[in-house]
Amino acid sequence: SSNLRKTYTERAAVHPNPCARTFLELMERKRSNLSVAVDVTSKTELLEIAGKVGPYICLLKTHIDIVNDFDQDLVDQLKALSKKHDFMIFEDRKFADIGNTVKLQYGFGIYRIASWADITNCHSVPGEGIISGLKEIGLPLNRGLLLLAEMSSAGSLATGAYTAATVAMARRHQDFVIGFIAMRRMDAEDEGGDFIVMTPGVSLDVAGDGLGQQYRTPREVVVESGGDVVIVGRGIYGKGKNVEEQAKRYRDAGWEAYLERVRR
Ligand code: 6AU
Repeated sequence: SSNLRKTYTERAAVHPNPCARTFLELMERKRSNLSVAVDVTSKTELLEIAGKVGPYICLLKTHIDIVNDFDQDLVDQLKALSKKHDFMIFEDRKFADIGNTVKLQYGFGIYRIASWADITNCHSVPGEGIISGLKEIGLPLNRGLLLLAEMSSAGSLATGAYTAATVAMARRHQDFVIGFIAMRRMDAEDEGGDFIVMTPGVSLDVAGDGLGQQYRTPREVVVESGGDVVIVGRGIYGKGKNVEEQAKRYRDAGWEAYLERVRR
């Protein structure tokens, strides 16, 4: 697609969706296409890692429901860090129910995800009502949604016709759907629009995790497959790692890959 050769700034300038525009501008301003997936189970650890990776990331990705001692203060502190370090927040909730239920899950309950997460994601398996439901809560708050068009795990069923139908669904909801979780670029050259592709399963050191996760390098993701954002979790805060060093290492690798892609 032609968006492949465009800079994030060029794409922001013509993007009709305010959430996507803000995010693309942030990436270029911060010179980062790195999202860190902070999959830890304590509030202290989550905040500590968020503070350390903050300077290097465009997007902090959470799984808020794995935090043992979740409270509103955690959300307040994450918001404060996002302002201090200039990053956005993505709650990786992977909604997967009917429109009415996901609406309640997104806006209510203990987590009130829509009140603090700039971006969230959902599966397309229930059909288009899931987008309509989430949109009722998220659109008035200027939130953005990613559809899981593909997954990084071995044996994923999100392939072929399922992936194509997911992209078609996104095309009908461009006011709210800003992109995809996918392993490669999803938008066709002649179809217009601009979807941000965020790709998990990224490591510079290992090929898998023994539980089905499959890793590729930032260069494979960004240059060879056209992903826009690299999502890195354990590669940054795994056992014995220096979090700041690894965040910088992945930020540099992701940004160099982006520069290589737009310059070729
Ligand atoms: O780098 P890791 O393997 O430690 O973490 C990858 C992160 C995890 C997963 O829940 C998430 O990325 N993820 C997703 C997302 C972002 O939706 C989809 C997918 O297909 N694979 C995947 O790993 O927090």
